[in-house]
Parts: sequence; C-alpha cells; structure tokens
Amino acid sequence: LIPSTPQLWTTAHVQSTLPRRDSNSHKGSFGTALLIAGTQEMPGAALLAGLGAMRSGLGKLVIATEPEAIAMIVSGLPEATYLQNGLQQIAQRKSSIDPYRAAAIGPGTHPDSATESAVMVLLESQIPIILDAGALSKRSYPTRQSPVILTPHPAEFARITGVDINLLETNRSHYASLWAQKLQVAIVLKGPSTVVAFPDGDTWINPTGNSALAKGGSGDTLTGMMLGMLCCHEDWKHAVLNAVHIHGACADEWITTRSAHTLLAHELIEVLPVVWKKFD
Ligand code: NPW
Ligand code: AMP
Ligand code: MG
Repeated sequence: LIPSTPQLWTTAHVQSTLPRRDSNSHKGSFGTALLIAGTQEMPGAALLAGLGAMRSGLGKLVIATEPEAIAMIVSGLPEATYLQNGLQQIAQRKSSIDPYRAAAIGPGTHPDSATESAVMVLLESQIPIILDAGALSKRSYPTRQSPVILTPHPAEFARITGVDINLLETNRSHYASLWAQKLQVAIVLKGPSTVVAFPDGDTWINPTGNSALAKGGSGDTLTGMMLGMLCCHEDWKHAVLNAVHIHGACADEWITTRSAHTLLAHELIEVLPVVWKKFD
C-alpha cells in the first residue's frame, strides 16, 4: 500500500464537476436518499443532516429516526418524510433499502448493536453509503460494487483504526490514504485541511473551511450535504469532494462579514444556496 501524494481539490475542480439540473428533470430524476440519524436525545443531528441533504441536489429524502425526534424535526424540515423507528426497521430488515439511491447513517445515533446491525444491512445493499459518528466502529468491509464512505474526525479515526491520535496529526494524509486502501473505503478525515482518501489510493486535500466550523453540528451538516450530492452527481468521488469543499466554503463565506465565533451549523445551510451559485 503506497500512500499517494495528495493534491488540492480547488475551486476549478468544483466548477468543472458540479452537475447541472436538467430542465426536463423531475424529483425522481435525482433519487430518494435515506438518512438514518437522530435519537430522542440528539434530534438536531438528524435535522442538520436532513437540511444539508435536501439543499444539496437530491429528489426526495426519507429520515429514519425515533418518533420523538420526528415530532421535533418536522417543523424545521417539512419537505422530508419519515420512517418511524427507522434504525430498528432497517436493522431488522422490516423496511427495504431498494427504493434508495444512497444512504447515510450515524449522525446523532448511538454506537450500539442496533446501529451495527443497520450498518451490516446497508453494506449488503448496492447503493453508496456514508458512515458517520455513531456508525463508525472498528470493522472490516465486504467487497461491494458501490462505495462506502467514512467521515471521521481525528478522534473517530483513531478509534476505528487504532492509530494513535498524536501520530495521526503528524501525517494526516498518509494515514487516511493508507487506511482507505487497507479497508477499501473512502475516508474523509475531517479537521483543518480535510483529507479525502479513496480506496484506489487517490488522495485529495480540501483548502476551504475555518475554525467557525469547530462547533457541534458541523459534521452532521456535512454528512447530509454529501448524501444530497451523491444523488445528483454521476461520479461519486466528485460528490464527496464537492460536499467537503462547499461545506468549507460556506464557513469561509460566513467569516467574510461575521465573527468566526458565531456560526451555527444550521446557518451553513442558510448561506449554501448563494455559495453554491458562485461555483455554478
Ligand atoms: P476532546 O474533547 O478534545 O478531548 P465524539 P461528537 C474528540 C452527535 N452530535 N480533533 C474530543 O476530544 C454526533 O452526530 C449531535 C481531535 C472528544 O473526546 C454523534 O452522534 C448534535 N479530537 C454524537 O453527537 C450536535 C476531536 O473526540 C471526542 C476532534 C457524538 O459526536 C453535536 C468527542 O467525539 C454532535 O455532532 C477533532 N477534530 N473532534 C445535535 N445537535 O444533535 C472531537 N474530538 O464522542 O465522537 O463526540 O463528535 O460530539
Ligand atoms: P464533527 O466533528 O463531526 O462535528 O465535524 C466537524 C466539521 O467541522 C468537519 O467538517 C471539520 O472538517 C470541520 N472543522 C472543525 N474544526 C475545524 C477547523 N478548525 N478548521 C476547519 N474545519 C474545521
Ligand atoms: Mg460528527
């Protein structure tokens, strides 16, 4: 396994890879995404990811979450539909994955056996899947046609690989690339200069983003944006890279006129339409 030299994913890359929205399209053209997120204690993670997803190009969104969370989320995102006790439904195979173009699991979910079972069911499917937060654990991955994308922050990366976090910080792209090839998954190692490492060794560094993102909810929002982008991009790698780049660009837009201390994660979604337009 040879970690490749990382390249920068620049504005020009984003501009040349963002999809157009065909004038003849309808909501079916962009697919239905499945977001398994949120609990009674962390409904906000599902809302933030849901907002990120629905503002990032998909056709329809189903949020699989707990009944108490649905009641709290729905007024903030009436455009989504819901799968009640969805994590359990998926884990117990009572609800099919067939209708979905892509899925994300983990924001605001507990890292327990039900989450682990739901991940196993998703891994058996043929759609791209994003594993974040509560769905990140130490495991191996089956060979499958569609990508698996892990979105750890450094502490999560250390937990799922066993790499010492201090060592990790000395050469982030090296470790991300090594483990992406080892596990045969894409790894989005978050933090300043997020590293995006693909299973084929292809490795990129994202130049956008700033310390305004160092606040609860930023990562949940990114996971949602990536899910939406997977539904509207033809090339899944471009979807991952563009989600990371534009998420960071939203924070960069924020600090042009406002203090970096003040950003709330849901405000990333409020500036996203204007930021995205700059790349169109
Ligand atoms: P410390 O504190 O610096 O010692 P967890 P989480 C470390 C949900 N959320 N670089 C940190 O270390 C998420 O989706 C819900 C280095 C600490 O030990 C998850 O499901 C919200 N170290 C769940 O909460 C909003 C870093 O990791 C540990 C690091 C838990 O997610 C908030 C904390 O990590 C949240 O998103 C970094 N960049 N980042 C909601 N509104 O519903 C973290 N650490 O235990 O994985 O906690 O990331 O907050
Ligand atoms: P999470 O820890 O899952 O909430 O994810 C945090 C998000 O904010 C990731 O997209 C990180 O890359 C980003 N982030 C956090 N701190 C910084 C920072 N100091 N500079 C740039 N991006 C950051
Ligand atoms: Mg997170």
